[in-house]
Amino acid sequence: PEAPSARPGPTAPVLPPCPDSPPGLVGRLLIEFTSPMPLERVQRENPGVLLGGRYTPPDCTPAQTVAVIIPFRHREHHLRYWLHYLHPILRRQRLRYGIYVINQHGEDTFNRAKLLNVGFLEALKEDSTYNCFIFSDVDLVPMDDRNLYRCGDQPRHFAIAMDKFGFRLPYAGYFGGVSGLNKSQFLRINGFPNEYWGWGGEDDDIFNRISLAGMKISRPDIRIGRYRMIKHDRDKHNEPNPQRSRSSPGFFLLSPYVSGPSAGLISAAPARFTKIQNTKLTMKRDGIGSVRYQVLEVSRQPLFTNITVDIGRPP
Ligand code: UD2
Ligand code: MN
Repeated sequence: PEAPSARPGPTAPVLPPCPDSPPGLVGRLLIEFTSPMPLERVQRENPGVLLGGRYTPPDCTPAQTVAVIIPFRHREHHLRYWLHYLHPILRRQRLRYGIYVINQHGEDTFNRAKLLNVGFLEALKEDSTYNCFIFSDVDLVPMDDRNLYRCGDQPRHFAIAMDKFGFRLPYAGYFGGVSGLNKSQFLRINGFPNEYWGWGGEDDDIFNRISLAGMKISRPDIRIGRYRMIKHDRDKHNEPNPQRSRSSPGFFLLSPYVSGPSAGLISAAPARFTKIQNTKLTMKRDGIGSVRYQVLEVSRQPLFTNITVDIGRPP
């Protein structure tokens, strides 16, 4: 046997950059949520995924490292479907990625956007090379693998044609469901708001932040950005936030009342006091720079990293 040599060993082969259009994509996918989905099966079917839900393509070097951040509480059966469908899709897309489930501890009011801020910071603590952040609801599965989970030169909105909205964009400023920002785009808007407790409004605040920062949303083709949402009732402790701008999607408008610098921003009728009208003021003080939380547990599961966090409660 050869003695360990002091010479530098054979260097790892230099892999070519991953192609812009991955060759192994299949296009439109059949997505259904009827057959039960045991986690053991999902694990068995994804042997290439490393502990914590990490993956690196074996045959090429990706340009980005993608952290997928999922806001979460009590949706285990949704997560199993999500992992079942998404791991193979992300693999075919030749992404280097990690999956982070940000689990809100306790039973106080849910706060989606704050959990997403936590995910951004905690993913970077795990791996400082993450430079693209995809924020996804746990119940949304893309119906087409050509919807590439990557970041571009503008913030990206992926979930544009959902079954629950008749496969149409519900309104021009809609930014809910699945979205992606690279690190500098995210920091440029001071991350997401921490002060939206309960259901709704936070996605519109994020849209406003992006517009106010002078960026434009990029979206896939409407035939490709199709999604299925697993049917569900409204969760406990995620009641509609009274300060959100809408009572229903139909209530929204790209406000025709506003002219000048805030034209085109999403807001409710002018007479009504809502948080959403104040994004311009609040985004400076409320965001990634001011988020306070306590990590209770980081646990690396075979298909994802679970981070349980105490994010406090509404004032
Ligand atoms: C819509 C948007 C969503 C967000 C929300 C308002 C779509 C497809 N999505 O979702 O992006 O803007 O409105 O806040 O239109 N969650 C839990 N446990 C809970 C509550 C929420 O895990 O107890 C997570 C989970 O990832 C869920 C997400 O938060 O998918 C959004 O909550 P939802 O699915 O109840 O709200 P929905 O479908 O109206
Ligand atoms: Mn949902």
